[in-house]
Amino acid sequence: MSAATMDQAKAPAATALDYDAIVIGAGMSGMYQLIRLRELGLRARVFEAGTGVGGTWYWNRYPGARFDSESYSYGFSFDKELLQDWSWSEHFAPQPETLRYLNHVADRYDLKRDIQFRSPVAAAHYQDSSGTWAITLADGSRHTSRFLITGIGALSAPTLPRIEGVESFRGQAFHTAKWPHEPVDFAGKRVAVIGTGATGVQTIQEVAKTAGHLTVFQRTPNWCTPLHNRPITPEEQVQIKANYDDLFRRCRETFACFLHTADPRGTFEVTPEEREAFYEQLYASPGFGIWVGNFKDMLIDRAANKEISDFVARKIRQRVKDPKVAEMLIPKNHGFGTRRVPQETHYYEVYNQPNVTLVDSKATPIERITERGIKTTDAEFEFDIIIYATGFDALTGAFDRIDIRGKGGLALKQKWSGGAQTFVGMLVQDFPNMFMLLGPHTALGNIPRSIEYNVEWVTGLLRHMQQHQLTLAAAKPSAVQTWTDHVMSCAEGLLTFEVDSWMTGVNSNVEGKQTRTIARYAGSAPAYRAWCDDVAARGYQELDLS
Ligand code: NA7
Repeated sequence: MSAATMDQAKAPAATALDYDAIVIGAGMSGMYQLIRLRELGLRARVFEAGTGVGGTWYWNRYPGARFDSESYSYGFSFDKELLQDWSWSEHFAPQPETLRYLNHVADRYDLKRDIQFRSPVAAAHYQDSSGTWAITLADGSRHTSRFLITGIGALSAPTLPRIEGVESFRGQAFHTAKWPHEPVDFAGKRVAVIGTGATGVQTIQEVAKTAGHLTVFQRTPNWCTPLHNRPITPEEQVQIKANYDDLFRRCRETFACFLHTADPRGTFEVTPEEREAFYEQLYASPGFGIWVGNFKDMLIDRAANKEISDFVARKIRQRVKDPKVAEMLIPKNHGFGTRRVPQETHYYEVYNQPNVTLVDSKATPIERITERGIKTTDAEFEFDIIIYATGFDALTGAFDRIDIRGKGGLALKQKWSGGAQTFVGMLVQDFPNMFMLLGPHTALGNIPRSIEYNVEWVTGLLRHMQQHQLTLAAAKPSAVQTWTDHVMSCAEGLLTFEVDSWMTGVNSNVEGKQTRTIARYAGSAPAYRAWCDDVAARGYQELDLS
């Protein structure tokens, strides 16, 4: 609330609070939310653990980190001048460029003056008596606000393997999401990478270029497909800038806000020759087309899924010279696209190099990390550097790491112990005035598109509250139930939910996250937005507003 509006309300005077709104995190969510909060005239403060803005793109500095959504579909879309002002250099931008872009946005809007860096939030407690929030930072300092907005990311709580001895290794060890700011030199070094998800794949193909010897510890192979990245030509740059309206209109219309969307045909509605030709065309095209622009039944029909899986398996066999290694790289326990598809650039060819070894960590599990390297059930390896590309405690993990308490001191972690429950992924029952950007059960897909929508919806709600002199917003239990039931029903019949992955809330390295949950909304982004828009249009009847 602006100071004036707040004074008229019966709640505690705004001036008694440090801020109207506290935002946790200065990634893309927190940055955009700060811009909108300022426009509402609110006194806002962002607390950020890192030393700079950028969130995901601040932390994930590992070698080879880059987009696998088209750069021009990924940036902020809300400012037309900014779109014209910034020129992406490649179709899939590398992390340093994205971080430069986000700093450019922060400078353009003078955001840093309202962001407190090096300030991890340890606790956020709702104050029953006043309907406000008290935030405690890791340094013990306390800050109060009317609203709490979380911009803490869906994949931001890195997890190390639960393997004995992780602390004992004497060489250099890094988690990909906690990469040092200084360059790491691999030349001539014995390097291990544990993990072959989207991050591991990007890391491996880069590190293999210079490492003396690279040993990859793969527990589960993933289906990877070519990214086909290249520089944006001056002519393409002109085209892109002239077509931003169409480009973002397309993102608004597609299932998951990517430029690609499912082909309207079923796999078996075409001849085998047509099918093969279509797969070839997708395999030769840049980006996620082969995953999200494939036949419409690929992720619901087992026979359809087998067709594309067999196609990609053939490609792997063609690209990897040693047939035994090729078989190790072909997934056997899940079909194509049922887990996140890593996008690669000469990844499979890496295993043809004499300086690269693939170890099957399912057949010969890692027993312990030693002072000198890694001991499996089969052998002992010595390394100079160990890279943990072991992923994140996804979707709810970043929430679990902060002591968030709602009404009556109820812990959010406790509230979600049986699975996340939200209203449209943005509100939680018994946690009034807390709004989540990218919370569990929101639409994910092309993340910045989801972020912009979440921020705009929260901003609309805050504007409505200002206009009606309201100071408290809470999700009604019935609304939470309806939304949660809807999220569950969207997941029915999808092959994706039959597989362990971060998308099904499984992380072998986190206590209590060994069974699959439906932590991700699997409906379409347009349907999600229609639902949320309708709530706003009907005056937020699903919320208790006072
Ligand atoms: P992912 O996709 O969760 O991948 C983590 C990888 O680490 C995966 O291959 C895991 O094998 C492996 N892992 C994790 N713990 C262990 C242990 N203890 N031993 C051996 N191997 C292990 O994380 P990413 O960072 O690659 O990607 C996450 C998302 O971030 C990505 O989808 C993008 O959207 C951005 P597993 O498959 O569990 O057998």
